[in-house]
Amino acid sequence: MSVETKTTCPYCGVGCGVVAAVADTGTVTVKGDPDHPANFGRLCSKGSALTETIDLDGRVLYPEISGQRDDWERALDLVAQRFSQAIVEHGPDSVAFYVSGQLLTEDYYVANKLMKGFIGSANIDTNSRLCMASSVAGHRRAFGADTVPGTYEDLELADLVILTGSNLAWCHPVLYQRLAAAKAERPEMKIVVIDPRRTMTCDIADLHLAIKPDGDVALFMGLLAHLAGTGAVDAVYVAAHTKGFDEAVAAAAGLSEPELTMRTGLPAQELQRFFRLFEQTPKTVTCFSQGVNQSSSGTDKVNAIINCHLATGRIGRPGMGPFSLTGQPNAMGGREVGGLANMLAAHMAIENENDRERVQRFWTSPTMAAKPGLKAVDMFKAVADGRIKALWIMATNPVVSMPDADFVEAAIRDCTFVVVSDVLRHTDTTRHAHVLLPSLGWGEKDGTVTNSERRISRQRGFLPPPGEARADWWQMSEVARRMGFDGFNYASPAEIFAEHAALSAFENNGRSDFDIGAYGDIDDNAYNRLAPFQWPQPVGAVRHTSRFFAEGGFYHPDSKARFIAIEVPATTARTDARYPLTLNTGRIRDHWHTMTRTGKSARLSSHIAEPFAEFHPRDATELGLSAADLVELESPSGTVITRVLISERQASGSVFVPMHWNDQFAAKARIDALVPPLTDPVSGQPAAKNVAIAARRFSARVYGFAVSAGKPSVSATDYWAIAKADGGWRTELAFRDTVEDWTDWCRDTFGIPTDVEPLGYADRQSGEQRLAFFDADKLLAAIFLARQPVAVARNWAIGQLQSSHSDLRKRFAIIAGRPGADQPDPGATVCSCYSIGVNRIVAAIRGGCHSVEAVGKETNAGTNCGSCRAEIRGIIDGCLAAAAE
Ligand SMILES: Nc1nc2c(c(=O)[nH]1)N[C@H]1C(S)=C(S)[C@@H](COP(=O)(O)OP(=O)(O)OC[C@H]3O[C@@H](n4cnc5c(=O)[nH]c(N)nc54)[C@H](O)[C@@H]3O)O[C@H]1N2
Ligand SMILES: Nc1nc2c(c(=O)[nH]1)N[C@H]1C(S)=C(S)[C@@H](COP(=O)(O)OP(=O)(O)OC[C@H]3O[C@@H](n4cnc5c(=O)[nH]c(N)nc54)[C@H](O)[C@@H]3O)O[C@H]1N2
Ligand code: SF4
Ligand SMILES: [Mo]
Repeated sequence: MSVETKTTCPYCGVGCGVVAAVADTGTVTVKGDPDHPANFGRLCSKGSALTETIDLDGRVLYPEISGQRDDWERALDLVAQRFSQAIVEHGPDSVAFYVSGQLLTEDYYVANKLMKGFIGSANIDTNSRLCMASSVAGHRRAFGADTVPGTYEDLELADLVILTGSNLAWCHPVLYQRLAAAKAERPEMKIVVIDPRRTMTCDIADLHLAIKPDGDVALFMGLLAHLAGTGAVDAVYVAAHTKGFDEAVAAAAGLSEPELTMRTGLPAQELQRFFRLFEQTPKTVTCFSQGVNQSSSGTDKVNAIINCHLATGRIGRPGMGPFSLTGQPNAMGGREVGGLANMLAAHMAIENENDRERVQRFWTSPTMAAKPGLKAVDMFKAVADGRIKALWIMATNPVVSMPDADFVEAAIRDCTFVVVSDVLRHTDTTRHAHVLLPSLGWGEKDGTVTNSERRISRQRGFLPPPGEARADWWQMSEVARRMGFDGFNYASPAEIFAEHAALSAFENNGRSDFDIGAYGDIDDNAYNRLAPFQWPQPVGAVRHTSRFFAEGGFYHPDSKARFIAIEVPATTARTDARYPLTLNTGRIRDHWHTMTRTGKSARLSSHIAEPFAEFHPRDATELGLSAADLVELESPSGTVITRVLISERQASGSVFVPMHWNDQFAAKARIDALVPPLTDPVSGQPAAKNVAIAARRFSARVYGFAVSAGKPSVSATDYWAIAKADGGWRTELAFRDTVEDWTDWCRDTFGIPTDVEPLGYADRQSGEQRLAFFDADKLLAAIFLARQPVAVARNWAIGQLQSSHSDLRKRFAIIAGRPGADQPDPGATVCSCYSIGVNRIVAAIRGGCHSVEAVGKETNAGTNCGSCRAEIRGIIDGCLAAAAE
């Protein structure tokens, strides 16, 4: 018997429905919810591996004060007292909250209400500043409100889907699958990917525009100028529902053709092909994500895109529209509650006196923030220079994810009072908490999230609260009460949701897009049963058409949209002679942000187990870098060390490094240490994708790879990167100097008892050494050392942690560093759902499977979530090309 609970995936903004089943034995399994309109039963690799991330290993289960376990009463009293004291002594702007798009709407609502309506400051900002701020600003400039006009279905209905600055295949995998399925059904549908890198998303693209970093403004200005002279302009729509068309076109027309080519780095033919496709395809959707938002011209990029859709009237109708893809599970919910420092609740504006007065009346609050608060980058500057005396960080890990991360870390470390609410005991940020509060995690907490298409879904708890962990909304309500504020006596998240819904309807009457008044009196029972729904959903109204703006109706006072006359940025190049390479940062398929959850799963960690920097072959040659070398990257603000990956997918002059690795998983790989605090002038969003850096080979005397049953203590090593593996850990190592006694080193690092003697091999000539330690028939640890990067079959070595070693020959196979014939090496993991390695896929291809489907039939690879299908296709192409040579 098992009990099933419908909930929502806690990762990306696709917002997939999940069915979690808890068996009598306590075992939890998850599957996609076939009834959820975001995913109709599908899940990607991260969603499928959710059960591997919910164990209590590493969790913070009790409140801590100064690193010591304490109780809730004292912890909450202390937080309330220190915040109140700072406010009395230095005013409300001396305190700040830094929160997250991974809070549930109910948590977020309470945080925003407490800060803006009761403390009376707007110093609440969120990691959405690093994520969606440019889209929010672009929407508000064009539409008068932060409205995403379209729905997921539009991607399936479109004849042309443009993905710019979005690696959909890896970052919104289920939406990518929906798009890929639509294209498979209607092959005439066209897909254009605009990205400096040839990402896995390009697998389904008809056209890939390898744009120069930040060339997007010029590209879409060029497109607008092109459209202006064609029949594609919808003059009726433009006249009836917009303002500023002529000025925008005039600005765009000012961009000469050579300049357009120079700015975008794209040949004229490619530009023309793209422009014509857009011109000739009424059903066009333009999706954009961080390649657009995270830029010093991010807001202009958003408006340059929206301009083209307004000009053609392609908005709010089936298969048409600009589509901002949200990153986090509740990025959109955070925008609804006004969690950004320059917003107010329920899409109201903090600059607007009527809005402020209305919200204050609704909250019956003693005070109201009168001006926007500090945006993330400025907030941490204020922490650093002592203006902020008390800071509460919730559900985000800024020491890893903020630009100028070393500066941000120092600011937090030196702040007089820091509260961190998290689910984990050890993160790069929790190490600086004066008060650490244990939060409920996914599967334990209850609330709602809103996905990219404005669909509100329930996250439901199905696990008992562990230790003394409590919900984030509860923590803040308790502190609010202790600070003497009324209005925080919530008994359940349903009460908070009802209040949020009621506020959205309060004196709304069509004034604001965000209206979910229909839920203003929802009770616990109805909340528990709440099915996913899209906003708006006003009181008494029939179901809304679910799209916005087909007939105009924008939220500027005159109901008209605004074209923005954009100026092409003065320059988009950041490099110089000292820092000649462009650093681009982003995501990989199987990790989520700072790895606090996906890092727990061996399966997810096996796809890419180490931080890497991806170079074009030409740059690698110039820098004297070979595959699998280590490289040190440097900018004026910091350095990191990563593995070198050489690939043609990368544009020459540019280096891609994932954002995920941090001090818990690697020696020195917090890439944000290199990112300067340069922001978009309108949105305040940092530019994380165009950073000038230098690179040089990291030379080591000894390189190592180790597998161990226990977590290794490697912090003193020059280079290390650890990852969970089935049965233990895998560790990459490099040493600037050789170690005197490797046996001793292993004993210390892997915690090997002194009575366990190693089995060893050393070749003085080649410098190769191998050591293995066994306890009865179990492998405790094995290390492979060499003067060059170690070439051992890693997945085979990891497999040894879980196999029996009573047979001496197997022990010697480890020391020989080679799989025996009876234990083939699976190779690097490609399909993490079924743990299928590259060697099995290659064997299947050699055996005659020449399509992704055939490989799937033979090996299962790519048949569950499908996120690896592009990689499988690449391997097939590679094998067939090699065979043809
Ligand atoms: N696997 C996984 N999925 C995730 C997440 C995760 O951590 N892991 N995080 C979620 C979150 S919060 C977010 S915000 C989304 C982000 O989703 P995406 O925005 O799709 O992801 P990124 O990898 O940050 O960046 C997208 C692409 O922008 C490209 N790019 C860089 N510079 C430019 C440029 O100047 N112009 C253009 N056109 N493109 C450029 C990069 O090369 C990169 O391929 O992903 C969500 N989904
Ligand atoms: N260079 C570079 N930097 C970037 C980006 C980039 O592309 N390049 N992307 C930016 C973007 S778009 C984003 S969204 C950010 C993401 O960056 P972060 O928000 O810093 O990343 P996470 O690892 O998701 O942090 C979430 C934290 O909350 C904890 N947590 C999980 N569940 C709960 C809960 O229910 N309650 C509480 N209180 N805590 C919880 C986790 O353990 C973790 O410590 O990074 C940004 N930084
Ligand atoms: S696409 Fe994957 S990560 Fe995103 S919500 Fe769906 S299952 Fe979760
Ligand atoms: Mo994000």
